[in-house]
Parts: sequence; structure tokens; C-alpha cells
Amino acid sequence: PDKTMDELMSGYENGNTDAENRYLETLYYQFGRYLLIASSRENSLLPANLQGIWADGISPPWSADYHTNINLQMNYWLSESTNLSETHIPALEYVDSLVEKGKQGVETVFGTNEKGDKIRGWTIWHENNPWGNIAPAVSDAFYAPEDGAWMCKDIWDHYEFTMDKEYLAENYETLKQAALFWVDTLWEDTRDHTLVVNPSYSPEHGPYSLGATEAQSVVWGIFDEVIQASQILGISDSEVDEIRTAKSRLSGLKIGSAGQLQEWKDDTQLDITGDNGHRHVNHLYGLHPGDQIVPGRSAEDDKYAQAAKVTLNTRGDGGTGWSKAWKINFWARLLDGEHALKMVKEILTQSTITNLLDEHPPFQIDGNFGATSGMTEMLLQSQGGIIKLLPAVSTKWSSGQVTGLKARGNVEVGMKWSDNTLTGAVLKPMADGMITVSAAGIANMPITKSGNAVSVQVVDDNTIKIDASKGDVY
Ligand code: FUC
Repeated sequence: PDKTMDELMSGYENGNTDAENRYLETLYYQFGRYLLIASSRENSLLPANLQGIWADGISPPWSADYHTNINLQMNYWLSESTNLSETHIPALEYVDSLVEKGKQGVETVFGTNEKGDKIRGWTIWHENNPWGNIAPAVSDAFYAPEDGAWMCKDIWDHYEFTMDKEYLAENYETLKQAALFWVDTLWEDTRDHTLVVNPSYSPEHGPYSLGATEAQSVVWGIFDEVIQASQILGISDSEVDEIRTAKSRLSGLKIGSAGQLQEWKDDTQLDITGDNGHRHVNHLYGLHPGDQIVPGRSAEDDKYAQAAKVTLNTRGDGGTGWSKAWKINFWARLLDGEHALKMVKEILTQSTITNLLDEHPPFQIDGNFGATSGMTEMLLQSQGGIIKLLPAVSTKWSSGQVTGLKARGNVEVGMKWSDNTLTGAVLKPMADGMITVSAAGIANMPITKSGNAVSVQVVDDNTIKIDASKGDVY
């Protein structure tokens, strides 16, 4: 377009043509990928911090560190799904560098249990830096011993997107030790005999309570990852058994009196009236980035998805830049393309400056990365074992095309669509294995394998299974 960036951005709500708006969204999307390529790749030594590599001066906000109750993880959500796996490496190496410190942290803060046995495993808290600081910060608001387990999600994602078993085997011990820390520290809630994180502190929102939902969901996630990893690697031992037993006893998700997904184990009006639109919505971790809730997987999942919707509507569309970016991902996972695009508009018009960088405010890069991730989730999702083509595409994006996205299972995906309907897709598996693919009406579309017709297993009108071979093109 002939317009300058400031004109293009102020015209987004009013004045731009549709083509100009789509141009701006595409530019903004690719800008997120550019920022990650520029700030994180093999041999970068450190992952992208709160300002990427663009921290200004020697006292940047939050010391340009590694906050791990959302920010560092958000920086990397796009790395695998937008096919930039190599940009993920500095973050994965950083996790590795924290494990020894994380063991010392457990020894120092937790020590032994009431029987005098040493607490196993490792974890980190919320504010970490390049020099190995992982200690809990002074403020209660930052009490987050679940953050080690959350960082392990990066390891698991890297495996699921690359299917690199050797990498998984090398990192299995890190995952397992993060899980064992929780086996040793979960408490039995004597009211219902389930296991809870205690104390837990809903991220930066509090108060201290038993079994805040975010902590429970993060622990559910690390247990699930270790159980799956042990099956993939053929490991079966007493530690995996302990993890499986603890997972089965975890206190689960709860739906409150207003139909909301509860932020705390005990239903409270705070969920509904007193949250003041707080920027953290970490209690939806199970919806995104986790996969404890996958809409369409079961009636139970749908019930929790509905409750997550109530929570998001109560919390509202406001928040800091990164908070709005996360909400693009949430609404996409809830398969609501219109609300997801509304959040793109919110972040672009309210939390983005005219050089397209994200604002907390001040400048904080996670919102850029999180927004690119969320826009990808609108086009392609693959959590819960199903590759979903165009799961949450808005009517404003009624026709389009994309190439080179990545789905779990190491499958490269390209798509074309018009009138909000898929007109063609190209899937390139980089690993052998059964893949399940869903899209509206996919069972009635002709499927070819490297140019020749191939029959596939039809699950229902909208779902097929392909026995895929590495190197073929479907
Ligand atoms: C967390 C957030 C803040 C900010 C900081 C860097 O503490 O709650 O909003 O993003 O990280």
C-alpha cells in the first residue's frame, strides 16, 4: 500500500480497505517470525528475553530477564508451529542450564519431607536470569514453583513437532525429575483426598490457596508428558508408576456457580466479580498452551471449553499486550475465529506502536510472538492428536492461502481456502506414522499421495486418518 505504517495502523478500525487490513495483519504476522529469527537461533547462547535483543540501555524494564509464568514461554510459542524449530534451540538449552540450579533450589527451599526424606527433582520460580538465578522472588505475587514444569512444555513441544526420539531420550531425565518434584511435594486435600499444590498462588493474582487451577494444570501437563514419553521410549519403572498414580489422584478442573472455569479450587465470587479484568488468565493453561481441554474431543472437554468461554468473557478483552496475544490463542483454541480476530484487532490498535512492536506498555516483545502464534492457531492446530485445518478462520479472512506451517507429528502444511471453506491442502509428513486430519467436509475431498489417488480411513465427514510415510506428499 501507499500508506505509511501510522496511517495503515490508525486506518485499521476505520478507513483502510479490506486489502489494506489483510496486508497489515500479514505483515504483523511475519514480523513476529522475523523478530524471533533475529533474536534466537543456534549459537545465540541465550534465548530471546523480554525485549528480544532490543533492550535499550543498561536498566531495561524487568532487567530484560526471563519471566517464566508466561513471558519466556510465549516468546517461543510460534517457533515450532511456524516452522522455525531452529529458533527454539536457545530456549531449550536455557532450560537445560537451569536444571542443576533448580535442584539446588529444591534442596534449599523444600529440603526434606515430614519423614525426613529428601525431596527429589528440580524446579525454578518466576524471575530467572542468564547467570543462573532461579530463586523465588521477594513478592508473594511471584510464588510460582510450577514454572520448572511449565518450561518442560518447550521440551515436549519440540519433540512433538520434530518427532526426534533421540532428543526426547536425551531430555527424558529432565522431564522426569521435574515431575518427581511434584510427586514428592503434592499434598492430600483431606476434604476430598485428591492431591493439590499447596501452597499455590494463582499467577500474580493470588491469594494463597490449595490447588489453584494453573498450578494443577501445569502439574497435570508434566505428568502427562512423562507418561507419554516413557511409553514412546519403552521405559516402565517404579518412578513412572508413581507419576501415573499421582496423576490419577490430582484434583481436577472445576466449574463454578456462574459457569466459569474456576481460577481456584474453591468456588468464589472473586472469579466472577472481583477479578478486575486481571491480565493473567493462567487458569486456562489447560486450554492453551496445554492440552488438558480440547474442544470436540469429548463431552467433558466441551463442558470445560464452555466454562473457559465464560471465564474469558468475564475477564474481558483488555490487558497488557501479551495478555491480548494470549487471548488470540485462547479464542482460536475455542474455535471462535471471530473473537480471535477481534483480539488481533485489540492488540494491533491498543498495544502496538507504529513500528509494530508490542507494548505492555512499555515495549515488551512477548506480545508480538504470542500474536503470531495465535494467528497460526486460527489457521492450523494439532494438539490432542488431530491436525485441524482452518479451525478458527474469521469471515474477514474468508479466502486465502498459506504454506509451510507445521503440525505436531512433524507434518508441513499448506492450505488454500475460499468462502471460508478449504479448497485444497498439501501435507508433507517428515516422519512415518498415522496422522488424523480434520476439516469441514474433508472425507469427500479427493486425496492423492505423491500424485496418485490413495484411499484413506474415513472417521466421519470431517475427519480422516492417513497412514503417512516420510517424504510423501498428500
Ligand atoms: C509478568 C507480568 C507483567 C510483565 C512481567 C514482565 O510479571 O505479569 O505484566 O509482563 O511479567
